[in-house]
Amino acid sequence: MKKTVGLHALYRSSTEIADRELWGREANPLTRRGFIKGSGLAAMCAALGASIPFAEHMPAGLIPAALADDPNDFSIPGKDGLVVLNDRPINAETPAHLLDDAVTPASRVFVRNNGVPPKLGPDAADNWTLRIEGEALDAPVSLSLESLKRDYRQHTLALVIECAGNGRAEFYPAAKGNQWTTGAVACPEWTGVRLADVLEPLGIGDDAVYVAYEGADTHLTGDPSKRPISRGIPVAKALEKETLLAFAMNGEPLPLLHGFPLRLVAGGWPASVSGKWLNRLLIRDRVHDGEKMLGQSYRVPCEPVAPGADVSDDDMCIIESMPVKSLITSPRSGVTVPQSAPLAVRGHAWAGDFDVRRVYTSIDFGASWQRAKLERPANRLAWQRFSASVRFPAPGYYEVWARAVDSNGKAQPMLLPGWNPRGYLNNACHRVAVRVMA
Ligand SMILES: Nc1nc2c(c(=O)[nH]1)N[C@H]1C(S)=C(S)[C@@H](COP(=O)(O)O)O[C@H]1N2
Ligand SMILES: [Mo]
Repeated sequence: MKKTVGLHALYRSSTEIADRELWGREANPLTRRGFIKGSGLAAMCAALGASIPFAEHMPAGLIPAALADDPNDFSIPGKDGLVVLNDRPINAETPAHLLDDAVTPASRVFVRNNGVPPKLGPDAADNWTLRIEGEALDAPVSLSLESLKRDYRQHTLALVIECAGNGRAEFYPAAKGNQWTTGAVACPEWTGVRLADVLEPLGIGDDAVYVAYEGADTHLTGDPSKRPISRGIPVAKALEKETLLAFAMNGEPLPLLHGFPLRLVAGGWPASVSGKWLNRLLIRDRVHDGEKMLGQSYRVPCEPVAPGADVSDDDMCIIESMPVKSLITSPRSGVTVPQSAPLAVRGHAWAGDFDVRRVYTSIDFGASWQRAKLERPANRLAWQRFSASVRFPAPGYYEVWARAVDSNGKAQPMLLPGWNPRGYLNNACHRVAVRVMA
């Protein structure tokens, strides 16, 4: 069986039909387990090139991780192995096995642009100014990037940025937008000054509600009266000590694609609040109403809805902290390993504004779980390394699944969280395919 988009499309149109046509698999309506057997099991085993020791635990409608799309080759200058989803504007994600580093190198940070990035030479940093104004500030202020660097204490923090649409590709009915799989997340080290240190001396009014950004990118249509994006965060999040006005990533000036020469970084929230090419901050006396704040953008139904439901704008709530999630960064999905040695499994887990308390792994499609070793984050809002050693009972096709639990006791859903119209917040367990040979 070839790995094609057709497989996903088939599953998206109807998991029942796809299961039946591909493998003759009938779901048991009570357990949602696959009950794949006989010729269907033989067909799936043939496609996977191995027997499936835990086949009886395989959920109905599950596309085997081994058959999920492979990264294609492509190139963006300075990027290494990322998969381009869209080239106008440029959007690219990073395959899981390339996100293994504790601190994500610049070459492996996903790229998400809503508009056209500004064209800036290296000297743009020398005369960049940040204007701060808004209803909840008495008088507008202009600060040069130079003075930001010179007059405030600098901080370096590892902060997770994750696009709210990361994982969108798995939702059914499908949601429009970049079909991110798992790679729109990164945890580089950011250097900058605390937004709080800059705002506090300015005397923010008691009426301040939101801090919003504007950047120097332009709308895709070229219309100068339109903005590609202008989002914001509540004042409390803006004043957290981890919220930075960042000018460097991993000790180098910000790459142009990541917001050179200045960006906002508010870790743990949808990365869409971390405005790039930052040239204006607005201290708002209301919830910001800029581009991509209203309607259904970066919002999910306030109460769960049935898949495919029409949800009115009034019933949509702004996404704040991102949900608990994990990513297996080694081994790479599709590896073949000998049964004789235990397999080292590792990855990262993160939980929005919270800590990850536990990570578990499973090799039997979630029927049983083993606790992994979990490290502390480098700082608040950084991701946490987990590692486990896994033994397989027999040769065959396996999937290693990882499941994280946050400090509130919330766990990742095994297959999919609640559906939402724009396909945000898919924090389902990550799965990698492993073939075990005798
Ligand atoms: N000015 C500006 N800032 C922006 C965006 C943008 O299009 N323009 N995209 C946002 C979104 S949706 C995401 S996910 C992150 C992506 O950051 P990255 O490209 O550095 O990974 O930037 C955010 N900040
Ligand atoms: Mo995003």
